Amino acid sequence: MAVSIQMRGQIAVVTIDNPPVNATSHAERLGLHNALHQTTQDEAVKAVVLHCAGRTFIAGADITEFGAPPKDPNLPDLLAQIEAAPKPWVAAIHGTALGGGLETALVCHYRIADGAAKLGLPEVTLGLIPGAGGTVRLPRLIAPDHALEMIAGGKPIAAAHALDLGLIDKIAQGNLLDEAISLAEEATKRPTPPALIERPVLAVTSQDTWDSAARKITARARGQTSPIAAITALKNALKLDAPTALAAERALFLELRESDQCKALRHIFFAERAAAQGGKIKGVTAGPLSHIGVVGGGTMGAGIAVACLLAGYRVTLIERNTEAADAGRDRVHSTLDQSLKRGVLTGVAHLHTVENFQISTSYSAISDADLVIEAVFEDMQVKIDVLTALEAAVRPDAILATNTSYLDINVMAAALMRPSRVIGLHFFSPAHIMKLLEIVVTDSVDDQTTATAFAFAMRLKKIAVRAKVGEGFIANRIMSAYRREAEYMLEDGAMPWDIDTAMREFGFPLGIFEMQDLAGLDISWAMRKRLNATRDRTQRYVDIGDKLCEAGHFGRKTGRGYYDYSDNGNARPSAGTRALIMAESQRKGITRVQISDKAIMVRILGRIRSEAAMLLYEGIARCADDIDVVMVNAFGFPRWTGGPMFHASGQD
Ligand code: 3H9
Repeated sequence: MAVSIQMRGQIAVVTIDNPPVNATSHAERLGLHNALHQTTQDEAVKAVVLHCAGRTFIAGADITEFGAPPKDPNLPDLLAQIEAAPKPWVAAIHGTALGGGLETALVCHYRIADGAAKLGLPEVTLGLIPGAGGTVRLPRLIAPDHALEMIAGGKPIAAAHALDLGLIDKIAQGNLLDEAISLAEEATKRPTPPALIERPVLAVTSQDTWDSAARKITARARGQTSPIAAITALKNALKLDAPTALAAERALFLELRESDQCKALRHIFFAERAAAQGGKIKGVTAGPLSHIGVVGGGTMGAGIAVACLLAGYRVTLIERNTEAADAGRDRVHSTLDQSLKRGVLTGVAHLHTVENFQISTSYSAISDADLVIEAVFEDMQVKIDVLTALEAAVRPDAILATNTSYLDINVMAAALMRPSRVIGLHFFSPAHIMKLLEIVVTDSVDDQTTATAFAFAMRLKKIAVRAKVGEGFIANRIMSAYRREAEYMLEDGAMPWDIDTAMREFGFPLGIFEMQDLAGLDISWAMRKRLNATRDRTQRYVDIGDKLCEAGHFGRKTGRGYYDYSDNGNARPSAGTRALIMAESQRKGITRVQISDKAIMVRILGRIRSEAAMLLYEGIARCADDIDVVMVNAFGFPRWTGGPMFHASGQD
């Protein structure tokens, strides 16, 4: 039974129990409809508390039903009936009240949440806008500029912030349900507040906040339509009467629900969750982890250490000498301070996290570590030396992980005494922020190590994708392929800024050349030099990147790369790069031709797709959906296309 009723004195507690996240499925809507009817009819009931079993309040409409024809009762009608109920309803919120879940809470006459709860309208992230009155009711409860950020930005807010904004009435100090029942009892003694739909919209607290939120949201949307539609819906709510605005919201919601972007965003939502299946191995459970060692306190190592600290692990960072250790400590502390400022950590959690961190120049400090991740210089011999020393220093059952981006982990594992405990954990920079983690399984790794790595990723709140060993695994292998194609286009007729513009217009946050300038051209140069001896000489090779590096143009950090950079960091097309490219085309006897934006993207997408096909054929990637997940989360492939494989399937 998805919905049940228990009496607590004169208060009816309506409990939704619809795992995993109490989404408003058809059965749940029916159950709520019946509960509304029953509690309205029953004279013994004076007020109702709406409460959810399990880990969360209602996390939204049931996304799995979106592809099918809607079934009555629909959520907007049901919510209108709850709002008009003759007895007060109190929403008792724990976990997350999202989308249709928050819209349900909005039609209740009071809202109480536990301190850890989060509330939000994330529909835009699924290519939608709220479709059950959220855009119309929210600006009648909180200032429209804040409503704009919630509706068009899509980011959930913490309970304390919700209380400040007036979105909830109270934060429970003790047991949520008991306090919700007390609130309901008090509510029976006073007049029920008017339904939100009958109240006027509130005044904007600050036109500046509204303008800057609208500007930011529009810029961030790039090609995505739902955030812009959300701004439109909210503007409607501010200027139209409530019934008309509700009808307009519903029409826009239904239109968006059928859009390609919504289908693509739903695809990537489920693909991200399905990626975790790569770590499910029958009969195998993950081992416990509490102490994590990280070797190397550079940007990557420090970021990994922070990611582990934020997940509540005890972390020891190892550096070569005192000077490097001091620099590593500073990096970790300043990143934790930023997390405190951004509200990711509370003051108490920050203190606790700092206490969990230590730094040492001796491997003896990690002798009891459960997992050690090396993040040292990207060189096979350096990594093997570090892993060999680690193996001698840690417990025999400890897991050793390498954060290599390209190198052959089978070779590393073979050099060790316990290859079954060696695995690749390929983080993306900044490691404490980027969601993707490639888990690279070697030929010799045991199942428990793999399962533990996936459990570790889940605790870090990362999206883990399983990959097999192969130059660049999934992400960097595909990136190298489309970067190569982009380099061919330089010789064939395009300039870096033409290619970057086409990629941005397609929806990438950055083009491939500006991205390389940002990362530093010396990184890929080092890799090309490493591969030079074994490179296939029959394959076309573009020297432009090497020549830029030979001239000391390493990108943004040296003020020159594919672009020139002014002192304030602004990029402009470089005359020197242009001349170099023209000279290279001439040297190779290539007649340059105009390449349109469309043709640029056809070549880039085609290259991504063919490399992805090879990865699937070689078994390096598990499935096409994993490739979508990697590309969306590693390189900003526009999420609303569903990723390159889903996008390509729509073009066939
Ligand atoms: C909406 O509400 C529209 C309305 O305005 C209008 C309607 C008329 N439906 O993420 P997790 C599944 S649009 C169905 O791993 P977590 C998920 O697939 C909706 N299933 O857990 C997974 O299944 P499995 C607005 C859902 O603890 C399992 O639950 N709401 C839904 O890391 C656990 O999920 C949203 O956009 C759903 N709505 O995070 C919220 N949500 O175990 C979307 C989850 O088989 N959900 N599942 O792989 C989330 O953001 C996260 O799932 C949540 C939990 C934060 C709730």
